[in-house]
Amino acid sequence: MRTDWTREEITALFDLPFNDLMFEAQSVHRANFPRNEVQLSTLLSIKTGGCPEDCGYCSQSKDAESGVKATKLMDVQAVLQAAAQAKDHGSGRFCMGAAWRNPKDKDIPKLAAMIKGVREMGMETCMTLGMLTPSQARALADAGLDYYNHNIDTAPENYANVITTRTFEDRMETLENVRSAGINVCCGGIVGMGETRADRIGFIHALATMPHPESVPINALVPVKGTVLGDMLADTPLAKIDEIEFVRTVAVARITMPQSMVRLSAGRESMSESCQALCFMAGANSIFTGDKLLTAPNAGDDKDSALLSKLGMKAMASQPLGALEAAE
Ligand code: SAM
Ligand code: DTB
Ligand code: SF4
Repeated sequence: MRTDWTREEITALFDLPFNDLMFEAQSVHRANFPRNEVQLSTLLSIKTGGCPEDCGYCSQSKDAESGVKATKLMDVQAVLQAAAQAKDHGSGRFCMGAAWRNPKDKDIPKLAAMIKGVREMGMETCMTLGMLTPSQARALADAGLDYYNHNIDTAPENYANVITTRTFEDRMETLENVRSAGINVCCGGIVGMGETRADRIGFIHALATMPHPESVPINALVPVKGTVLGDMLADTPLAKIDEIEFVRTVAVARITMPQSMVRLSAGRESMSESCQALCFMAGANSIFTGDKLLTAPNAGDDKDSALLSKLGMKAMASQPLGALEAAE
């Protein structure tokens, strides 16, 4: 897999005539994935709000006046109940998120029990808990965690404009700990935070020149009132990302990281069906289903099944990675 992409090459992809870009992205997609299939994932916030970090987009930061109430880590049984419901609704992947800067060692046994329980239901597991030490990453790997989500969010040169309580390098360190523990990496970011095209190029460049994350979520900013970026966007509506530019970003991610799952993540709720259809054409092959993301509203199952059926697309059959080995 190529990890020597230059910024010039990525710029040239962004600059392609739209139809050429889409043609290439869909060709790369078909060479690597079953066509017309999309993985359905469900999110659950297992520990909400009160986060000590200052991410400018996030409703769960202690600095946000978003009205999100802080909660404790959920009980294992309640998480497994939500996972069973997600499976009933056709989800093949269950992603558990916690509003932490990092987990404490004492939380790990509970997290491990959640991973084991969800895997036993036959779903792929993903967690996102903030920074991890090497030994925490190993403990989650031992419990069977398939993916760990830890986003770089934006270009390295734009990072400090979005978050000041940690650095881009901190992010890279956790990604390395996750990778070394043998967990698949889920790493992407957010488009539509008022960044420039050059920042989007830098963002994709950073992802495509690391060992490719097996999973790349591309979120469109959900502007939440009471957050730095949500309020900024409310004041300057023109800052909202152009849909075509969003689709271009998805396409460039697909072309530069041909074997990664590209996830059309947050922001679908305010996206037209046509824009989502273009994202699938551009190589997105996963969506979050259900009415809620972590704290923000999502499109909802009825709308989604109507859209997929309109587009002649179907849910990807998925098995937790390594499930066969585990059964042996
Ligand atoms: N605390 C952990 C962390 O930051 O790694 C995990 C949870 S955090 C909510 C996971 C990701 O959700 C962030 O990295 C960001 O990319 C995305 N996200 C959070 N709020 C968002 C928003 N308002 N719009 C779009 N994406 C958002
Ligand atoms: C990711 O990149 N997107 C998901 C997942 N990783 C954890 C989260 C989106 C959160 C959207 C805002 C919210 O619900 O608060
Ligand atoms: Fe905390 Fe994660 Fe939200 Fe940042 S994105 S404030 S680390 S929950």
